This record gives sequence, C-alpha cells and structure tokens, in this order.
Amino acid sequence: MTELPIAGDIVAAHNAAREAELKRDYETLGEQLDRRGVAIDEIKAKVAAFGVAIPSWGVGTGGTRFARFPGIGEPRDIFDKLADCAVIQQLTRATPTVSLHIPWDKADPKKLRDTADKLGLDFDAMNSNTFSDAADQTHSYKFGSLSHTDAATRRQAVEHNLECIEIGKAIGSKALTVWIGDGSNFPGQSNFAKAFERYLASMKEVYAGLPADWRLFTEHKMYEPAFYSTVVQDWGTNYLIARELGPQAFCLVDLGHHAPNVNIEMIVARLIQFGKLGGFHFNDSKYGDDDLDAGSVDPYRLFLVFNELVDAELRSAKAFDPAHMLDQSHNVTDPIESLMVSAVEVQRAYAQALLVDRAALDGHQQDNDALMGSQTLKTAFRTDVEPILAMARLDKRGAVDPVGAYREAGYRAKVADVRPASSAGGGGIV
Ligand SMILES: [Mn+2]
Repeated sequence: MTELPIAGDIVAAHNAAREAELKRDYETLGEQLDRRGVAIDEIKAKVAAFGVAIPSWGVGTGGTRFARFPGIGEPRDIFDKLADCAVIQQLTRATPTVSLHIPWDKADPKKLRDTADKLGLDFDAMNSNTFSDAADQTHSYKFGSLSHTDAATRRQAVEHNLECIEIGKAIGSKALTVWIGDGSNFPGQSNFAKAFERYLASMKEVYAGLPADWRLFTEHKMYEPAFYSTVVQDWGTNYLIARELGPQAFCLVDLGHHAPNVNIEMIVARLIQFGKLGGFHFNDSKYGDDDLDAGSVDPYRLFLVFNELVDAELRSAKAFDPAHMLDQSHNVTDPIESLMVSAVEVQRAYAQALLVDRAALDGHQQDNDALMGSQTLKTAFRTDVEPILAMARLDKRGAVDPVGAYREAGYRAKVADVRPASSAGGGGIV
C-alpha cells in the first residue's frame, strides 16, 4: 500500500477548484492542434509516460564554495530525502524514480527498498563518489581517484564503484553513473596520456563488475574541481571511454558541464548517431556549471535538446534509450519546489518537441530554406502546452498546479517540526 506524504483530500480539493477551467483550456488547445494535424491526446499520453529521476542530493539545499544557507525542515537522512522525493512525484507524477549517491545515501538496502515501495518510488542510476574523501577511507582523492598515480588509491576507487553496483543490485537499480573530479591545476602537474590510460584501466575493472542487464554511464565535465586540465573533460573523451569499455557503456550529458555557448544539442545528435547517448543530467546555466533549475535561463536550448531526442525517438535510432535525471543545486528556493518546476519544464520541452512538424522541417532542410526551418521549430516552441502537462497530472491524480498544492498542504512547515535545523556556514557545493 502506497503511503502518499500529502493527504489525498488536499490534492483533490486543489484540483476540484481548477478542473473546469483546465478542461476548457485543454479543449481549446486541442482544437488548435487538430488544425495542425496533431492529436492532443496522443501528446498527452507520451508526456504522461515520460519520467525524470530526482537526485537524492537535490532535495537538500545546495550552496556554493562560499556558503550554504539551509531552509527549514531540511532532510536529515536518505529516508527523509525519499519522503521529499515522494512529494515531488505525488504532485507532478513526472518523477517516479530517485537516483542515490553513495556514500551519502548509504543505508540498509532492504530498508531502502521497503521505504521506496511504501512511497511508490523506484531507483534510477547509482552514483559513486570518488571526488571527495569519506571519513573512514584509507587513501585520499586529493590528487585523483580512478586516474591517480598510486595503484592503491585507484584500487580503492574501483572497489567503491563495485560496491555501488552491489548496493544498486539489492535495491533494483540498473545503472551506475561515474563522474570523477580528477585533473590538474598546473601545467606540468599531470601527464595527460598517462592519466587517461590509468583511468581507462580502472574503468575496465568497474565495467567488468557490471551485471549483464546494467548500463554504465560516464559523465564529462570541462572543469572544476580541477581548473587547468580534467581527465574526462568533454564529450569526445567521453565517447572514447564508451567505445573503449564496450556495449554496456554510454555517455551521460550534464547540460551544465560545457563551456558557455557550446552547441549541446549537436553533441546530443552525435552521440545518438553513434549509439552512445546514455542519458542526461538536466539543469541550466548562464556562466558555467551553475546548476540552476532546468529551463530557468534558456528554455529554448532545452527544447532544442528535446528536438533531437524526439527526432531519434521517431526514427527508432539504434541503442536509443536515454535515462533522464535532474542534477541541480538549489540555493535560494525550496528544493522541492525547484525540483517540481524543473521536472515540469523538462516535460514541457518534450511536449513542445513532439509538436514539431517533422515532415515540414525535413522539406525545409532539403530545400535549404533556413528561415522556414527555424520558424517550424519556433512554432512548436511557442505553443503553450501547459494544459497538456496539467491534464496529464490530473489524470494521474497529481496536482494541476504542483507548487500551489504543495504550499496549500504546508508540507515544509510540518516536516520542520520533526527535522531539526541543519547547520549553515561552510561550502555546500554539490
Ligand atoms: Mn551531473
């Protein structure tokens, strides 16, 4: 029996006050789309089937390297985090899975599984951590982990990843995501080729530990924490890794892990074309890896990424089964609200991309009609698909307005009564 964290009558009353207007809006949009040859119910069904995973660390207030300003009712442990994730899923019906981070979320696997079952959640990819030192570890990752010059440190990092797979197996996960902070801060500090050779050798050992039905995702990031060179710095290196490791290895694209103005949608297209797109960490940015809420700064870029994904989906591209996850740091908002809004933004981009007139676009591309090609995309992007998203939520007894319902329920104040205030201060970058 699923135990939903917010009382069903609160959500029902919220929806009852909005249902009639939503139905009118949905019908009006349906008529407009019908004139464009689009069946609104088909778009709604696809949106309803679309899910994006919540990162367990996302429900806590993040921070920068300067400071962290926690709010009230911060989750104390992974079980509080799962409860918060269940709120997001209950109201948006867009986030059925949670992605755990080890060692931050280490707990009895049976208790994790039972709690998730009770809350109606499932587990997405496991995330290893060799970018910081745990309290009890023997070797430090100060100078790297899987690519470290010291064999014992590399061994420790490999073992940690293998442990993440074991925990994942016990709770029903089917993927491991590996991101390392390895790199250098000075020219001359590290030998690029040797460091990458060591990384590949370590990852081959991790790959060998994968169950047959698992996938391995490697995540590139151009800089930080290393500021001069990074071992897995870009999609090209990431593609080489996936190629070297084998058919269960894929590239994960975190939207924030690129230089400003990089054409991420084209990177996505390349990885799809060669069967190596594993999935996404959705977020947004203005200057670097800002970890801002998905779609908050440049929703058109998010749409353009989904334009590539829908194109691949419709032509049944080989090995195309991307995992979707949010990966954001919430510094000035309630993390639950940010994650709900972001999940909806990702769904919105998907719905808009489904509205692109593909036949017309193909014709304009064939004719080199640049202006009409661009306008074809803009027509889809400009369509207000909110009634589709809201109706998909209503159908599944989510909330028509997730943030509104969340505030009406007073969830944060309620959990603040039992969760003591967490400490502010020090850097809290995630
Ligand atoms: Mn990420």
